[in-house]
Amino acid sequence: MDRRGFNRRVLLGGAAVATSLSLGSEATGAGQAAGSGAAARTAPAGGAVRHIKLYAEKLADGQMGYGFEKGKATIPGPLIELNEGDTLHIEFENTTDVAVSLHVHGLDYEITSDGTKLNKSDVEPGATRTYTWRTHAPGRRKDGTWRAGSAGYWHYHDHVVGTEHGTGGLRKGLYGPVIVRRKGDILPDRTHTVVFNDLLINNRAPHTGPNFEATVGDRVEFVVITHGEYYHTFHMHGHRWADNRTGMLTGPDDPSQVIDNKITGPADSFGFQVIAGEGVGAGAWMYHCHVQSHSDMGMVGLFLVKKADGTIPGYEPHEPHEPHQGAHQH
Ligand SMILES: [Cu+2]
Repeated sequence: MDRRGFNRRVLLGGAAVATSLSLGSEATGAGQAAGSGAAARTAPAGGAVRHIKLYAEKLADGQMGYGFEKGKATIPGPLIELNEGDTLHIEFENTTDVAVSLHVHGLDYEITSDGTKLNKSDVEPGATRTYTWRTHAPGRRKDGTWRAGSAGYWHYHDHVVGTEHGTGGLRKGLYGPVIVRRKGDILPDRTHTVVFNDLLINNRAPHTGPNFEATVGDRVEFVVITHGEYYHTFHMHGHRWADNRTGMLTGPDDPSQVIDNKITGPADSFGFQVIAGEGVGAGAWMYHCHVQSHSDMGMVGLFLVKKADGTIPGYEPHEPHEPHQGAHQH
């Protein structure tokens, strides 16, 4: 079972083929200065109506996950990607022996797709329910004020396992990323999800990653989500991003602050794209929580940026450290 965080993605709006094609063409230009290749691909206009299946499952180690196919649940759950204006119908099947739900942040949904006990929009063991998420582009209201669009780095999670807030489901791994793109947004070569959940990353044992691989020049997107009891600071070595909706500057006059460290609390989410190794080259670049005790307890992983020949200078893969203090198993 793939639990390493290389999420399968559902691509809405026709970007799926372009993604794999781009990976091939990028590889030929690896090692050149970032941005020297073809123009970046961008998100199309939304408006599509899509149907997917999603399963909630118990995993062998007692954790729980969401997956697009039976028997293939992952932690985090699979990336769900939409374009502003898209509607997504999710036929959600609960294969576990407890009630489970699907609750999303940031998108439009009617109360029947809220995914809470309060309004009976959860799903009993063995049952199926269709949740509908809608998205919209920004625009002016009749009263002249500006309405924000749905675009952003969002997330979904259970809201009923353990308590009526889904505290048990979140602890066990029932969470995943959602990206809503605006027409014209730059598309990445690939997307990785990092979830700080209590003192774990993606519910993995401390000091065991997850690690993410790229080749110098790849456009890599990260979605960072936080759950649990603590505040964290997400820090990445050697790479920076803009503290705005896309994580990228729109031009020389974009006033967004450029950062390499961001505080993040429970249920926060943000995302950004970097050009792997831009200006700094290949390497085993750490990312970690910068709350010192948290990183010491194992909230750390590697962004493994390879040269075009596949090597990583100075990096020798090794067995993970034994978890010492603070091992935090749920
Ligand atoms: Cu932390």
